[in-house]
Amino acid sequence: MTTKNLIPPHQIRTRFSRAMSLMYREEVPAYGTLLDLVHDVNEAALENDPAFKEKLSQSDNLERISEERHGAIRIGKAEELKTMSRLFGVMGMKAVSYYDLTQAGVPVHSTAFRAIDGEELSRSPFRMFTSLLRTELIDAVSLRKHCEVILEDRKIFSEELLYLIEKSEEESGLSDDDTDTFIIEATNVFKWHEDAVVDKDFYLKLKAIDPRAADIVCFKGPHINHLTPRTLDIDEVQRQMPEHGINPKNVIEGPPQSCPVLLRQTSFKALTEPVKFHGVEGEHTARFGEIEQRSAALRPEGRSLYDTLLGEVREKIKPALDGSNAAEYMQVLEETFKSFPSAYEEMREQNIAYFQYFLTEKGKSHHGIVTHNLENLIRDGLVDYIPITYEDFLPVSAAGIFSSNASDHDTKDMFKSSSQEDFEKALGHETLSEFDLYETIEKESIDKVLEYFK
Ligand code: OOG
Ligand code: NI
Repeated sequence: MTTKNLIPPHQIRTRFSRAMSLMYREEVPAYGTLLDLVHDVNEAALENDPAFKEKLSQSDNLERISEERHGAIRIGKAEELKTMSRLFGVMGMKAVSYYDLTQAGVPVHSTAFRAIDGEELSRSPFRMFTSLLRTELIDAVSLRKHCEVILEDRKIFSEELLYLIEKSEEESGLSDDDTDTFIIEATNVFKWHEDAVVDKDFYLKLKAIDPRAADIVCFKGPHINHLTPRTLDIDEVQRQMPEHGINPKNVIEGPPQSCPVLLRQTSFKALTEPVKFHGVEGEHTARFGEIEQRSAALRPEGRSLYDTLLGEVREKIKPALDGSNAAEYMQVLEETFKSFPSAYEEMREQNIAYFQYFLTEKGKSHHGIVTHNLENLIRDGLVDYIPITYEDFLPVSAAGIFSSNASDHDTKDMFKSSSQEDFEKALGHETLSEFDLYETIEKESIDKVLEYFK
């Protein structure tokens, strides 16, 4: 078997990401409006800040940023998760991190499928947040059993798609024609279907217990529930959204504006869909809109400082659902995060974030003897660094996590690790550690600059 003309995984990923975006634009018009707005704001942000643009071009660029998005899906059973892992595998996407959403009161646990090394990420960072329903957490026995029976029977992947996944695994890639078919069949899995598979009464009962469980069990497949573009200035997009007929939540989740780490997100209700329950009309709200701004990835030490501070914020003030205390919340957030370094130099000194190192122009044109010490190379202007962009998620808003007190800490940890085991068993393999992946990118960049001066 020759490996002629196989399409590399990153191209399949890019084509898939574009196809998903086109489909979602048609399904949810507000998403299209948002994409246009985000593009304009990103362009203006780069024009207004040439220095930022200069730094950005070392890793991120407008092209990458305009293409960049994440999606989210929710699935119902282990077998679906296992196949999902193989489907994303065709596109070079691996399961990174384990997220226990029961901490936020949602009966699912999750991972994110994404590219993992620096070069692959710069080609296409498309990610899919993927949640698996934990039917065992539905207390009402008859409802739970009914859910399991429905899920047991359903098939969300076409025969053609399963065949192409297998072919790609066997031949280490897909031809151009096969890629076209693969993209059509794969996007179909995530399409919206307005015919529910249950009657209205069952839907309403399950929804009353948990709307996410109803969203997973009552429909034909794992419809994409949002696609999130990345913006360089989330405060500006948020400010302009109402002018474009979109009303976001009043509070931006994540760190304050002055603290460029991890990610900041805001969302809005995108759509109430007309649905048919065995021919009976009804409605369902599952799909929403979201935007995000991504900054530096944090080391475990930085992450734990972040978690502690966010916990302090939530002790002082909880954002009201109606947005009435939004300004006050943002102020408390800013105040509390004063003890978190806002400058990258300081984050680097304190060793709380990950950085990527590169040769400066001076470094590239330098001849003669130089030091081999990284700190001295930086001091002499031969090497510079930028933060590594955070590629992962913070789906559990601090609300849930910090309500637990120290005394039940141990039990909680035990509960957590055992459900991670269940998740990985369903997935068919372990999830990768995001920290290890950032560490590797950082280390490789250091090795590369040091190699240059050898
Ligand atoms: C996924 C929520 C997680 C994010 O951006 O944190 C997520 C879901 O609602 O299914 O997408
Ligand atoms: Ni999201």
